[in-house]
Amino acid sequence: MLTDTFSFSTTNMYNKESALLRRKKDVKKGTKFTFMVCGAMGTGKSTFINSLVHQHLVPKRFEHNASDSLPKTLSFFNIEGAAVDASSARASFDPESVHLEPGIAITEYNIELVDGSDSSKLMLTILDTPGFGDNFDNEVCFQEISNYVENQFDSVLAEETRIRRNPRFEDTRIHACLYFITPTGHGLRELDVETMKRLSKYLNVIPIIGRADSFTPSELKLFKQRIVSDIARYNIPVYQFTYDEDEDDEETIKENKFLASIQPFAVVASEEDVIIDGVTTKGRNYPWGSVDIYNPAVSDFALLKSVLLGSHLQDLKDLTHDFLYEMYRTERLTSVTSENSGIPSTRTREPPSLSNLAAITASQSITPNNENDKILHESLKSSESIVQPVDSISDKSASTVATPTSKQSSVFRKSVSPSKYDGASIASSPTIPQQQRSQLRILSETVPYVLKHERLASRQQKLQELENRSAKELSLRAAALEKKATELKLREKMLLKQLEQGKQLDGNASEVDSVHIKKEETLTNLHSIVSNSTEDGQK
Ligand SMILES: Nc1nc2c(ncn2[C@@H]2O[C@H](COP(=O)(O)OP(=O)(O)O)[C@@H](O)[C@H]2O)c(=O)[nH]1
Ligand SMILES: [Mg+2]
Repeated sequence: MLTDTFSFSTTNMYNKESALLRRKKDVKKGTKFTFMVCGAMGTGKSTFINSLVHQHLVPKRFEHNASDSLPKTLSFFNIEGAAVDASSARASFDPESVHLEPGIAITEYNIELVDGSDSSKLMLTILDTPGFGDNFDNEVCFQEISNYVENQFDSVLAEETRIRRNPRFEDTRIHACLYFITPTGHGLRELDVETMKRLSKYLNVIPIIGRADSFTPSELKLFKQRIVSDIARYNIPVYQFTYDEDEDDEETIKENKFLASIQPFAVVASEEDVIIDGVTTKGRNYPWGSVDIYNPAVSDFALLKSVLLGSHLQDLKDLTHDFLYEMYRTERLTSVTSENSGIPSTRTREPPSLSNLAAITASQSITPNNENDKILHESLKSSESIVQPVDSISDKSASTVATPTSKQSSVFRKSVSPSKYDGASIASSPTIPQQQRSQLRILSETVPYVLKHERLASRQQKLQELENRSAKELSLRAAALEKKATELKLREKMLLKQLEQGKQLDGNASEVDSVHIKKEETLTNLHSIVSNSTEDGQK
C-alpha cells in the first residue's frame, strides 16, 4: 500500500474545521472511501487521479513500463472473447489485437493518504474503467459496471442476513462515481446521458468536465449551462448539493449553495511541476503561459478534492448506505416476499433463486404445515427489518439518519426508517418461538447462497444475450460480405466482358477505318466525279 500526505491547507478553499469534523475519523483504522472514475478515453481521468494522490498511480495508455504497475483487475468483459482485459491490452501496443473491441475492465488502485493537520488516515480505493466508451456497442460497459456494483450490494446484503457475521468482512461498495463528460462544448452526448442515468441508480454520480483549460471562460460558462439543462431535461439523478434551511447550519447552507451554483466541476489536472510567481505547484506549461491546477479562477480541482476527500465524504458514504443500498435491498427483498404470497408446500424442482427462496426454505422445514408456512412468510417479511448493518459493514451507527444535505437524503427520510432491531438480538431473543428461529437460520443460510446463484444466473443470461447479439451481428456481417463478393464477381465479369468487347471494337475500329478510307476514296471519287462533271458542263 502506498502512503502519501495530503493537506487540506494547501489545496482546500474550504479548510474549515467543521468540514473536517463531519468526516468520521478513526485515527487508528483510518476512514475508508471508494470512488470510481468513468468516462470516455482521453477525458483526463488518469491524470486527475494522479494529481489527486500526488503520485503516478495510474499509468498512461501504452506507457513503456506500465506492465510493472498493472493494477488489480476486479472484473472484465470482452465481447471478442479475448483473454486479455482492457487494462493490460492498454499497457502495450499490440498490432495483432488493435482491431478488436477492447471490452471493459474494472481496475483497482489502493492508496493511503495521511491528513497533514491531524495525522488521520484515509484509505482510498480508486476504481478505473479502462475501455469504457471505446466499444462499438457500449452496452457491455453498462452491464459490467452495474453487475459489479450489484455484486458489492449483494455481498453486503448476504452478510447482513447471516446470523454469524464474518468479522473480516470487507465492505467494497463504491461511494461516488466521477463521470468525466467528453469536453465537446455542446452539452451531453447520448453516451453521457445513458451512463449517468443508469449508474445513478446505484452510485452517487458527480459529473465532471475534464481538461477545462481547453475552453475560454465564456465557452466554459455556456458548456456548464448546457450540461445543467441537459441533466434537468433528461432527468438524470446526479448527486446534488442541497441543503435544508431549517436543519443545516449557516456555513453548510452557504457552502452547498455555492457548490450547487458552480456545478458541474470543471477541472484542470496535471502531474507536472511548474513554477508560478516563484512558487512550485502542479500545473500545465503552455508557450503563452502556465496554468496552476489549484487556481480557483481556472480550475475547480482544489474544490473537488476538498469535497470528495473532506467536506462531503461522509455524506457520500451515508447516501450510499442509507439511500442507494437501502433502495436496492428493499427492491431485492420485496421481490422475494411479494412473490411468496402463495407459498407452495411441496419441494420445488426449480434451481434456487430469490423468487423461490421461500419455497426452498419451506420445503426444508421440519414440519411442513400451513402454520409453519405462515411463520416462514412472517419471518421472510420480518427479514426485511432484521437485516441490519453490521459494525464492520458501515462505520456509522445504525441509527444515524442520512445528513440532510442532499436531495436524495430527503427522499430517504420519507421512504426508509431505520429498524429498531439488530440481527443478533432477534436471533437469540427468547420471545421468538423456536420454530421461527429455525426458519430464520434456514433463511440466513440460504440467502447468501441464493444471492450468489442469482448473480451468476443473471450474469450468464446477460452473457448469453450478448453472445447471441454478437452472433447475429457476425452473421449479418458475413451475409453483407457475401453479397459484396457476389457483386464484385459480377462486376469482374462485366469488366471482362467490356474488355472483350473493347478488343472486338478495336478490331472493328480498324475495319471501320478501312471502310472510312474507302468512303473517303469514294468521296474523293465523288468529288472528282462532281468536279469532272462540272468541268464537263463548263466545257
Ligand atoms: N489540456 C489538458 N490536458 C489534459 C488534462 N488532463 C489530462 N490531459 C491530457 O489528456 C490526455 C489524456 O489524459 P488521460 O488522463 O490519460 O485520460 P484518460 O484516458 O481519461 O485516462 C493526456 O495527454 C493528458 O496529458 C487537462 O486538465 N488539460
Ligand atoms: Mg486512463
